[in-house]
Amino acid sequence: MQRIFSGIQPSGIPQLGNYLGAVRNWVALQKSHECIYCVVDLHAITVWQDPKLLAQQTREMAATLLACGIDPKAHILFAQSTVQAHLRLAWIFTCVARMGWLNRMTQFKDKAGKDRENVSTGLFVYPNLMAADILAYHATAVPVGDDQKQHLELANDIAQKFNHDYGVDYFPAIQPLILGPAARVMSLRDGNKKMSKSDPSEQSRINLTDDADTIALKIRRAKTDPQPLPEAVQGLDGRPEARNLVGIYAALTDTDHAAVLREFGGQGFGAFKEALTALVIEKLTPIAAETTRLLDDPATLDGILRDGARRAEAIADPIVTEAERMVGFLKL
Ligand code: AQP
Repeated sequence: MQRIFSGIQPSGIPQLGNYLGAVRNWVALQKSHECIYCVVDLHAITVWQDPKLLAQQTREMAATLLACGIDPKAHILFAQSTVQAHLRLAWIFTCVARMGWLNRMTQFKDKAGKDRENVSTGLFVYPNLMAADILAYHATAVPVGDDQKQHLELANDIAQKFNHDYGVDYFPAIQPLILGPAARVMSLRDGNKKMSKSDPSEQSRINLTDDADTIALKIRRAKTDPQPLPEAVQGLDGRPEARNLVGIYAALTDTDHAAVLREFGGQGFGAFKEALTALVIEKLTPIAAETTRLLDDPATLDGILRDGARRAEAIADPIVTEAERMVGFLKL
């Protein structure tokens, strides 16, 4: 069975984009793969995280993943900072990766913006840690969205250079697992910007823990344009907000834009937004309720994460120890 690894940052409350673009696929992959899922708190601190909130956000993310259907017994769920192997391999990879490779990463350019002198060095070397996350388990596939493909290519470059430099055939190639039409959910306030947990505007996203009234209000206020919905998909060109809402409806009903437009084309946004609201509430309310239930019992939740970390360490530690031997570190 192919082993996959994937991570999600506890940088806020998980939002609908995380669910449709990632977590929902993680749940489905459990049927066919050996899955290692990780709440990547080491990645989260590449941008400032309030220490009073980070531990709670890590628990909230873990609880949400469980509520969405991640099975921590058949698979592995843990918090990244609790397994040392990630950091040990990340340092080796930081010495293997070349500055030029990292300089080309578009996500760094996007996240750093114009203020390059003031972002953390962690944000720059983030892809080295991501490569270590995956390769510490010899995972060979990673479910990713479009935005992460460049980081995976870099992980493969690092693995190849390690193998070449140390004259070994140790780290395997990683394949991106792109599942179905890439669901890229955009901000409810700006159809050209992706929905993000750290967007300062609360109205820009639907959190997986939002209650029904909040969901209804956010969808009612979602930016649209004055035209009715088009009859055909081409009619969505140049209408990013309309495309986004139709896309969310399609993803939640497992159809596509064309099918949604067959049902709602020609209608105004009023009726469509009502239908969308009912659908989002139907899908998210059970997740929110289960998340709350899990968070009410932090001892059990921590126990699940502790058990996940122990099983993750048992896989990663020997793999990374062997890599350290290849590098020439003294093993006493
Ligand atoms: N809007 C989105 N549409 C589709 N997929 C998305 N993902 C995130 N936003 C969308 C996918 O969620 C997975 C986990 O993401 P992450 O939390 O590790 O980092 P991110 O992509 O940076 O997510 P956010 O919500 O935008 O977090 P912040 O605000 O902290 O940067 C990834 O597979 C990602 O593709």
